[in-house]
Amino acid sequence: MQEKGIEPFVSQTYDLRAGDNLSAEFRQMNPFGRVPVLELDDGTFLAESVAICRYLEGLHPEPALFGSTPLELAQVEMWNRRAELNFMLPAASSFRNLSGVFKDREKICEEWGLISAEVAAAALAVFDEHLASSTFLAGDVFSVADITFAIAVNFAERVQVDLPYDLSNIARYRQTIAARPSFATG
Ligand SMILES: N[C@@H](CCC(=O)N[C@@H](CS)C(=O)NCC(=O)O)C(=O)O
Repeated sequence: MQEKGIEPFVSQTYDLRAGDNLSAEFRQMNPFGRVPVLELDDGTFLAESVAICRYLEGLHPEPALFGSTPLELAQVEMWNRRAELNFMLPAASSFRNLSGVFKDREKICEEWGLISAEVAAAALAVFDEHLASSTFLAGDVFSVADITFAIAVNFAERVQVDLPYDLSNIARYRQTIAARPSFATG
């Protein structure tokens, strides 16, 4: 929203560790009991981060964060899916299985947490190699793929997933992203 200059919105905070998101009331908004959820003025609920971003892109096309040409659209989609499936999911899985923070709502397996960190670390090395010749994930233009990836890396570091955060291209990329006002204040 900040990248697109969308006016402030009313936000509501849920305590995930306390399980606020597991209530029947919350599941009316998202049956999978996950944040974020965007409630529209007509009472429609949208969940899934990228679905919410696509909706905002449709309403506020500029600056384009999903690409403009058919090739850009495909490249942003490709890198966003790579960021979600190859990095974010194993990093989150490592956190969830090693920290036990959500053991009140799911089975956890320490070995799976360790394996997931290895999978995320291997993916991070591939992203590092790609970023040696690309300013952002999908080329020279910042996109939703960078939002997905940079936030996932920041989150993984904050919750102490054991990853090689000092890879040189990843470090340069994170500095570039951190300088954006949306990341500085977001
Ligand atoms: N694919 C979903 C993932 C949502 C998700 O996993 N949210 C986490 C927090 S970032 C959550 O709600 N966790 C609470 C729980 O697992 O109970 C998206 O992109 O919005």
